[in-house]
Amino acid sequence: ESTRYRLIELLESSNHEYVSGQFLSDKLHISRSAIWKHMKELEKDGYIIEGISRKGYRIVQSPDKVSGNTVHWGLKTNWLGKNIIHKTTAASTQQIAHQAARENAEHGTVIIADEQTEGKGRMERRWHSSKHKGIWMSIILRPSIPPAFAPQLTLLTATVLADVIAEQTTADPKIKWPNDLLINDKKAAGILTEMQAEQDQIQYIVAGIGMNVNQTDDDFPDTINDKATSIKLETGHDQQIVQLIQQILLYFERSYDMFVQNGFPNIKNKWESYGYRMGESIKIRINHNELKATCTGVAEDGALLVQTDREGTQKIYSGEIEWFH
Ligand code: BTX
Repeated sequence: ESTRYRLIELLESSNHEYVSGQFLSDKLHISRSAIWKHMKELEKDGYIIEGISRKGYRIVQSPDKVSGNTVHWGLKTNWLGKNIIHKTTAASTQQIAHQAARENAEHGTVIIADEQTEGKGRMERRWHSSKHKGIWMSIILRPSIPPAFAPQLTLLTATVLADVIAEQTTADPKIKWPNDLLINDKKAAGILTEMQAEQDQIQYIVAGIGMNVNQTDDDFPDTINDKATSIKLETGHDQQIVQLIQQILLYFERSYDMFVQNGFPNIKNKWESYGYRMGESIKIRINHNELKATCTGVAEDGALLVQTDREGTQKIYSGEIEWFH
């Protein structure tokens, strides 16, 4: 298993150029016929490998079949996703994550499912998670920050997803406070952060990520068809799910490490640069009151900052604001 992993690393680091069997055999301290056998195994996992005598081997195509292995191979993180639990079907990856966390799963454990039959949104809402069409993933974190700062991790997660979409696709993502990722005003991803804390200490956090990737219109139920979208619907292109997962994990790790080291300011700036209707004058409805306001940013405690005519800058906490033009 670890040989296989090194083998893929060596092949991938060559950037699709041929790598000689002799070189691989020297590096891995195994015979050239053992190398050949490993190649056959990789092909079973969905890799397309070209082997040419005198030149060597190269990866023509990496698989898009999600498994613990395919996500692990080629994953460039230091600590995130070293432990991956993959299910072809799950009620909810959040549930599996809570259970694993209670059984002491390590910081950075990742749970991924091909489909969820009871995907969870906030406040007991449902998250539609159709098979092989999106990323349904939960990350177990054990941060040493006060529980009051936990909402910052939701904001962090949103910036990670926005960065990945912006850099890997042609779509233009926006983050709608507190936890929606929009593309062209429709919801393409959602985040559910759940925390287990005792007194002043976080025991663990489960950061749930749902991202619509390759759905077409038929894949969404009628009830959400007009407000949900996928990266494919917005860009016209299929995306490789394994690659996207690896990218999300890499960016998440970088962002999280920076957050632990430098605190909130970087996250705040990045969040605001993606913020939905930032600087625009909007009407928001909070508890039946309609206010005219301008969104100006996010606060340390995760609140949305708005500027109102009457009362100056206000912090908004309710997750149930409605946005009007
Ligand atoms: P939310 O409460 O902000 O959004 C839920 C609402 O979004 C639903 O009521 C529905 O209107 C709409 N919706 C449902 N499914 C979709 C979808 N696929 N795309 C767009 N809109 C939809 C957002 O909650 C948080 C979602 C987190 C999901 C992840 S998946 C991995 C992890 N496991 C799990 O059970 N939940 C998280």
